[in-house]
Amino acid sequence: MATAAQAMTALDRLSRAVSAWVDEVRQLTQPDRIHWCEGGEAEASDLTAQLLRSGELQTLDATHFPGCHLARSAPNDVARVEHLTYICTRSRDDAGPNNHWMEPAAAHAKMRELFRGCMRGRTLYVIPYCMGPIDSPLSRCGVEITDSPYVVLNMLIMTRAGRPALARIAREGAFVRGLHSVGELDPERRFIMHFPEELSIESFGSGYGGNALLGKKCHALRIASWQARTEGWLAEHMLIVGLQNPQGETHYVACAFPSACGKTNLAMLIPPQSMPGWRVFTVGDDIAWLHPGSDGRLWAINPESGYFGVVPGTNPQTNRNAYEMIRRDTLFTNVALTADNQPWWEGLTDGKPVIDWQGRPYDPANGPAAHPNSRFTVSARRNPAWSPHSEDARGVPISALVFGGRRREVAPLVYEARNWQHGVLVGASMASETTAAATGKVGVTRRDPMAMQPFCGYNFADYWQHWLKVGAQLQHPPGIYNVNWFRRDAQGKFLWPGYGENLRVLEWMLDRCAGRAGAVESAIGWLPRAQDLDMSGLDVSAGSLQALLSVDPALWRKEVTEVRQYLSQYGARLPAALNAELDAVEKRLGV
Ligand code: SAT
Ligand code: MN
Repeated sequence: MATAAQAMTALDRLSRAVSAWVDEVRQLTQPDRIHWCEGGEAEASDLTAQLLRSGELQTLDATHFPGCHLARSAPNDVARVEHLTYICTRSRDDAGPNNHWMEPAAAHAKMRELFRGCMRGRTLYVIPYCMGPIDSPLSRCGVEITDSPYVVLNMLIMTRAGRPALARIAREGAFVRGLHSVGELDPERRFIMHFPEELSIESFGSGYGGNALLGKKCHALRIASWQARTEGWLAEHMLIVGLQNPQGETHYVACAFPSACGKTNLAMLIPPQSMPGWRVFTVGDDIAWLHPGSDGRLWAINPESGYFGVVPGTNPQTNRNAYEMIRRDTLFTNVALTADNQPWWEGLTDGKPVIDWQGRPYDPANGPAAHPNSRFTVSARRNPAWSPHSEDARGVPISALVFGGRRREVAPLVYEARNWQHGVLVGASMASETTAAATGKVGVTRRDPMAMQPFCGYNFADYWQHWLKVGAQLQHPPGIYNVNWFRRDAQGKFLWPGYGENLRVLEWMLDRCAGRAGAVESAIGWLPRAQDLDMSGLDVSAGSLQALLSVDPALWRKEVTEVRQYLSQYGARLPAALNAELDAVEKRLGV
């Protein structure tokens, strides 16, 4: 009885905190109706029915894709817009050279004018959500207000949304405020603003993915990275995967790759037939919150409960788990259609597109049938490799952290950092060729430290300092590795088969962590020798393997110069330890 009464009081208190904010937003945006999301199946089916009636969703072939729907975004609203994404801190230096910055009062004023009256004729949805297992002390909550029912549907899949989240917010009294409106979907009137000091987000003019599902990149990375620094943990753009070896031991690895570089594939990897006895369990495919545990190890939770993954390229060969997973109860965005109303995308070997992602008759002259950044939204529990430990309140212990990017040359298949401090330099030096996940030119190499360039909510220099501090606290820090699945030969052909075969590289790392695998020291860290990798049943020539495991001193000297130049923009705030590590690499490379 007492508990129920206490809960009521807490809920009342919360209602006041959240209601006051909702009321403020109501006055500004002037919606016709307000809907408080409760979560649960019935709410999702009501919303789906509503979107089907309005034509914003369409049902896909129920025989082959039961419970699946297609949404099409505006053709100019198909990816994150980094040039319109801002961190609004009182001091510009706190946002750092890695972010676009706007003074908070100016940003609020600008957004207020955009939001004014923008929900007339629309429904305002209030979505209370929890990032992370609902009962985990490591989880954090937020409330998103949006006028897009498509966003609500996605948030119901991607987060633990509804009543239980509201009850937790009531208990804690704190939540991240996210205000979103699709506005007129006008790229000229589109801004994604973050106010880390106020724990709030304001997003206007886009209905797409990371711009609009505010729990994801906006909260779980940009705002959470700030919260994490204050509270002593790390919010990272990393997948979390459990690897069980044939002896039955499971080790967890967290890996940071830029958007659309195969995080979802690695998180759901299928062991190759030549590696019998291995099993893979997915904890997360995009974001990891890492906490130093009382046992001196690093522990991770996945704040999300679903996947918002890239569709093109998914097929039974590249990722059978994902292929199976998205055959039911999946929301597709911007894929093409076959004549019998099945979703279609580039990389599928059967079926053929007749309608493209914009709803036009398919004509190859218009480009790909599915948008290269078309996405699936699906509950994590639909993944055949889903790990039940995804719900563990304390998270899973991390044995290795892996950085990686898409690079034609320079970076070898894998190398191991000498220690945590060197590992922070390895992460800070990451670079990758750009992909379709963000608006802009594809295939240009850019620096993307820790894969967080678009997502770190504060100055990178302070962020690296924070990494160093967290590492210094760990009695048993995970090993730190760098991988590159995308190395090519002179003809532009990939040298490494990738996908399931990446397990061979992960096996080497885990064996290193357990002190069982050999390696050779190089100027940039420890590399496996050819005999240290399990290559049984794999068709990679000795020459290719040698190329994959080589460090070209001339290219690396150039790389060090570029990294030094990149880091120099952080000036006096850059931790001295990073420069010292870079000097040491340069010295080892010789002249
Ligand atoms: O930012 S999104 O959530 O749209 C996808 C991504 O870039 O990883
Ligand atoms: Mn991502």
